[in-house]
Amino acid sequence: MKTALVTGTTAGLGEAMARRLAKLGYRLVITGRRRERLDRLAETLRSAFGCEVFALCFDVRDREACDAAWNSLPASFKDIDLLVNNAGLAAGADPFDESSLDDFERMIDTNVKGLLYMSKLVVPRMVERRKGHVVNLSSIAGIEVYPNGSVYCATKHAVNAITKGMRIDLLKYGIKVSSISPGMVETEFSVVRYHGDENKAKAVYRGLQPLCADDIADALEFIVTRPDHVMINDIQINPKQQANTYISERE
Ligand code: NDP
Ligand code: 8X3
Repeated sequence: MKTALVTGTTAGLGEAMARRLAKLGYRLVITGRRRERLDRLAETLRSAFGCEVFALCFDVRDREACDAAWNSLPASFKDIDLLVNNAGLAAGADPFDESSLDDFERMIDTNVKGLLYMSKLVVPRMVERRKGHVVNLSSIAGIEVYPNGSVYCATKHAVNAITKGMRIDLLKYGIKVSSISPGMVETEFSVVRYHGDENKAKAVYRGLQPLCADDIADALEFIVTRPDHVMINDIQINPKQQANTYISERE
C-alpha cells in the first residue's frame, strides 16, 4: 500500500486531493493548522474509505514545527511514496507600492519556504528508497505575472524553478517530480487573499464558471496513475472561460 503526505488538507484542493487519494487506496498523512477540520477529515477518510490516516497539525512556515511534526510520525508512516506540496495562499491583491510587507512575507514563507521545509524532510527517505513522487501545487501565476499579483506570482515562479531543479537533481534516484498549474478554482483561496472579505472573493468568479477542487483532484489522479516509466512534468488547467491570468470571458 502506498503512503501519501498532502499539506494543506483542511480546505480546497488539499482536502479534495486527500479524499481522492484515499479513494485510490493510499494511506494518508494529512496536514493543516485548523485542528478541528483536520480531525473531521481524518474521521471521514477512515469511515468512507477505510483509509489509514495520520493527522499532523502545524504551520508549514515554522521550520521547527515542521521538524517536530515529522518526528512525531510513526516510522511506518515515514516511507512516503507521494508528497503533495499544496499548502499555500495569496495574501492581498494590491499594486506593489500599496502592498504590505507582512503579506509578502506570509506568501514567501508559506508557498516557498514551507514547500522547501517539507520536501527536505520527506525527500531524503525517498532518495534512500530510490523511489517516490513529489507533486507541487503551482499556478498559472507561475507562468505569467498579472497586475497586483507580483509577489504571489513570484512565489509560483519560484515553485516552478524548484520543481524543475528537483526533477533534475532527483532523476538519478528514480524520483518523479511533477506540478499542477491551475487557473481559477473556487475554494477559500480568494477569501484568504482578500483577508476575509467574502464580497470581494465572490466577485473574482462573477460571470464565469471557475474550476472546482475536484477538477484538480482529477489532474492529480491522472499524474499518479501513469505507468511507472511515465512522468507528467506539469498539468496546466484553466476554466473554459479563462485564457490566462488576466484574460477571462465573463457573462
Ligand atoms: P484554500 O485556502 O482553500 O486552502 C489552503 C490550504 O492550505 C488550507 O488547508 C490551509 O490550511 C493550508 N495552509 C495555508 N497556509 C498554511 C500554513 N502556513 N501552514 C499549514 N497549512 C497552511 O486554498 P486552495 O485550496 O485554493 O489552494 C491550495 C494551493 O493551490 C495553494 O498552493 C494555491 O496557491 C494553489 N492554487 C490555487 C488556485 C485557486 O484558484 N484556488 C489556483 C492555482 C493554484 P489551514 O488554514 O488550516 O492551515
Ligand atoms: C491562483 C490563480 O489566477 O489568481 O493561483 O493567480 S490566479
